[in-house]
Amino acid sequence: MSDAVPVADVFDALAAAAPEIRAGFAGRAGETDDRNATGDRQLHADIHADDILRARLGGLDAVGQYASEEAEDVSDVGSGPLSISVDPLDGSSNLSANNPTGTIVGVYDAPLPAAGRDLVAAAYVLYGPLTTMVAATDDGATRYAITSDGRRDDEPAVLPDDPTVYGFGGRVPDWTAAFTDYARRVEDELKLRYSGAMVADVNQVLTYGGVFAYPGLRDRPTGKLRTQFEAIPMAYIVEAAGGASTDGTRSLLDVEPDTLHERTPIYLGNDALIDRAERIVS
Ligand code: AFP
Repeated sequence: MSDAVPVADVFDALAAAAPEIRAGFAGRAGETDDRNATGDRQLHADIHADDILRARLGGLDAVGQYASEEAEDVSDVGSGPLSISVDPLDGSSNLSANNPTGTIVGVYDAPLPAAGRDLVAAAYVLYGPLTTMVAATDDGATRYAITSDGRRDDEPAVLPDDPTVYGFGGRVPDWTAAFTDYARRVEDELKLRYSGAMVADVNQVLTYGGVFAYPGLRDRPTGKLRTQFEAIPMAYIVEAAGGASTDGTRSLLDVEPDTLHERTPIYLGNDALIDRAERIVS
């Protein structure tokens, strides 16, 4: 499916939600008493963003299922053919320091949990100094400016050939020996840029070329990031922009999650850097 009507509706609804989500940041950086399905403490801003997206995306005629990183289970929201996965506010802990956050959306033509190969579209919104969106279909990736009037100023999002930046998550003492070896080689060639919000860090890679990784750690081999909500949609966007992805051994689009909230190591970026990761860390 290309950017046909139902997928365009999802992108439009996300673009309409973004200013409302951003307007809700003020006063919502604090923690609630609740934790999400993966045990993270939820912020008021996480809940607020999820409420907005559940209403706007879950309310579309084309959508049958809605699943959020903030909720335990998939919700049946209608009879449409599309399923939506949402990380409502990725990097929300950055709000306290007034650093960037994002929203990640996957659109599948299969029930959730679903594989990357079931994606028909994906998009992320970056709440940086400006609000921008990168939306991808099988036809490629497009970058938009987001205003109160929706998405505009579209231009192709294409990963530059010459890599410049890298960002690796996790504490260095928690990295495996193989990943440390990979990181040392990348550090010799590229410049460190790491914000702590995956959307912002991947957006830098898409802008300048390079590699983003959150590897498996010594005491947590699957790493931190969620397969369905973060890894698969962002891999789809990076691959649509001309880049590559891996979990260490195969494209993240070939991963078939068994459960909604499982985690995976993740590497996204230029082909050569992803190939090298597979050679060194697998
Ligand atoms: P929060 O949503 O808790 O702020 O976590 C953000 C995130 O899931 C992802 O956006 C980052 O890439 C990653 O965690 C950062 O984790 P580290 O702080 O361990 O580097």
